[in-house]
Amino acid sequence: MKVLKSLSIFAPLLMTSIARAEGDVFMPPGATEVATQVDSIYSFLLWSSLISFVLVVGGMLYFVYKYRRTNPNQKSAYITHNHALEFLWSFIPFVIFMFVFAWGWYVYDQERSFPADSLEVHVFAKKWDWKFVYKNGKESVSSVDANNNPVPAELVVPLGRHVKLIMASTKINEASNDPNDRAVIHSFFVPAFRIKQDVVPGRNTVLGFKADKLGDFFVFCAEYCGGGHSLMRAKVRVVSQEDYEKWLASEGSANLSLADKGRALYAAKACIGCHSLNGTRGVGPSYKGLWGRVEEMSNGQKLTVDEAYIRESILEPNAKIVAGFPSGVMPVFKGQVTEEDITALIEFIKTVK
Ligand code: HEC
Ligand SMILES: [Cu+2]
Repeated sequence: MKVLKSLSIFAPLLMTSIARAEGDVFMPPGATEVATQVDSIYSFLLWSSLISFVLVVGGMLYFVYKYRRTNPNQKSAYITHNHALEFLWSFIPFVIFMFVFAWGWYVYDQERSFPADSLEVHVFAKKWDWKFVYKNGKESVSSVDANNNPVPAELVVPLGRHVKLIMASTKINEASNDPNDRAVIHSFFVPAFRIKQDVVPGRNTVLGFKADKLGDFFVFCAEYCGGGHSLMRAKVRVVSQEDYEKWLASEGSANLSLADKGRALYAAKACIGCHSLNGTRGVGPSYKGLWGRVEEMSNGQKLTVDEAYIRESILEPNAKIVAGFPSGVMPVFKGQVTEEDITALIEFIKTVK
């Protein structure tokens, strides 16, 4: 009876979720190719769960009824096991799980691939707002309208172009030494694109997408980050290439480009004293051709120079030492540079070819 009762609650729930899943998977209509694929996996999981549920619970109920005790002297037969059955109920689910694994891997791999010609945009998350910074220095931040209603920051991107978001978590005021003002974990979530990625203090995380539909799409923070978490919203605005270029060149873009900002920091923070731009060896390695190179460390480790490596090289220079260079020579810049400084320095180093 108990089983029946709990079933009677569960079944309609499952039915409605599947009915809805057909249309929208509890989600807004997908606006990327990957979103369609995620929805397919999701429907498959729901349907296969429903079928297994009916088979297992239906079978159980059927057997409970069929083999019920009909008189008090009845004894169960002594049954130990059945190799064929046990093999089947292990092997069939195994095949299904491996199929889902391979399918999920395939979609994940697409989500995590970043073609070299991706449009790179920097995303800064803080309590409780998003900020988007383009390479030319253009910034998109939140504001308020004439009625004092909040207008979220907009990530404007061209239709059909791969976009790579390079994300960092910052303090509310990077210049302050207030111990309560700490960078925390956020998560950049675009439901219509079916993509989500944590933004973690002290490192860069990346996220990619290619929008196939024009329009506005919500961005939410999907990691509880304090009191204003639910208000931490932004918007992705997908526009034509033409409109994108117009927007990129519009007001605010008179800012220094990120690379130029980085070049200024390179001088201001005295990196210039040890790192040349023309390939000459100084106290430290030259920046020429550094980006994307496979660098050998003093412990023999080989790694590709990417955002994470440069960030670590700046904040904790002694964590990894470039082969052939002294350790303990480069000053530790932890606490001396902001997230945005690091971003600018990285963008600058990218341009030193
Ligand atoms: C006093 C000299 C000195 C200054 C100033 C200095 N560095 Fe360095 N830097 C070094 C040395 C020496 C190394 C190589 C040893 C190591 O890996 O720490 C290095 C390594 C690096 C690397 C790794 C390079 C590679 O080939 O893999 C990066 C990136 C870097 N520094 C960035 C910076 C930035 C950015 C600044 C300024 C904010 C800076 N450095 C300031 C001496 C310096
Ligand atoms: Cu948040």
